[in-house]
Amino acid sequence: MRRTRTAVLISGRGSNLAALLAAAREPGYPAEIALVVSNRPDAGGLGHAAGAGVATAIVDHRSHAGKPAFEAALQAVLEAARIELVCLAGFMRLLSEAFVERWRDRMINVHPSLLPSFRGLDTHARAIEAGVRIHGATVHFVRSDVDTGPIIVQGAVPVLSSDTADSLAARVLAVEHRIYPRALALVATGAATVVAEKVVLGAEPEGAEARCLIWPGPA
Ligand code: 4DW
Ligand code: GAR
Repeated sequence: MRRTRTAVLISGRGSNLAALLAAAREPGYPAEIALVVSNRPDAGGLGHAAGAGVATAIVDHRSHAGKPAFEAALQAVLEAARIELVCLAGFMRLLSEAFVERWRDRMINVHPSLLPSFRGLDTHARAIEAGVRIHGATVHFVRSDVDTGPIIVQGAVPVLSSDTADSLAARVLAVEHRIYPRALALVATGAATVVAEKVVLGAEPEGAEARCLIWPGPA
């Protein structure tokens, strides 16, 4: 089986990267994590890559004079590794429209809310403040307008009256770790494609289960 050469871009702790690396170790998983790129030299997630024997690259935004130079360096490491798909996993630098368009429908992101609700930062505190009963996470194709692209998979969790932003974040993060490998597999196999800015699932072996997870759901 040919596995899609995938890069994971991180800025921090890399728990979603760890979930993707674990999934990619399973026989039959359709993507290979061929490269991990961090814009921060001290990102904790680099340790997960090293532990899995995956190549890493650091493209530090602070050592490039401006976004075009930073993105040219990023593009160069992706091309050198013959990357076909990009996963943003806690990657916190805003990418230009030109870069996003170059990777159109080949770059995906995980966001800690049920989009289109709670775009942006501090999603868990804002969900509690809004009083929503259901919160969650979304994996979506990246568009230059942040947190807007076509939705691939979502996972939902209850909001408990005892929740703090931290306790809710932990419950959502566990769901991120389950939906991100699933979404990457759907994209890597070509089962999930974008038609008229919505994701359609062609061969849908798992039915609705493939695109929607309700916590804690089936294992
Ligand atoms: C995201 C969106 C915006 C910022 C950080 C993260 C989510 C995923 C993502 C990363 N880069 C992206 C996306 C996206 O969805 N769409 C595009 N690029 N075009 C963000 O605004 N970050 C700011 C702060 C960075 C920092 O403090 O390190 C920034 O100005 O880059
Ligand atoms: C995750 O919760 C992810 O959803 C969020 O950053 C965290 C990264 O954690 N991403 C965003 O907020 C993007 N706007 P990780 O480094 O442990 O995967």
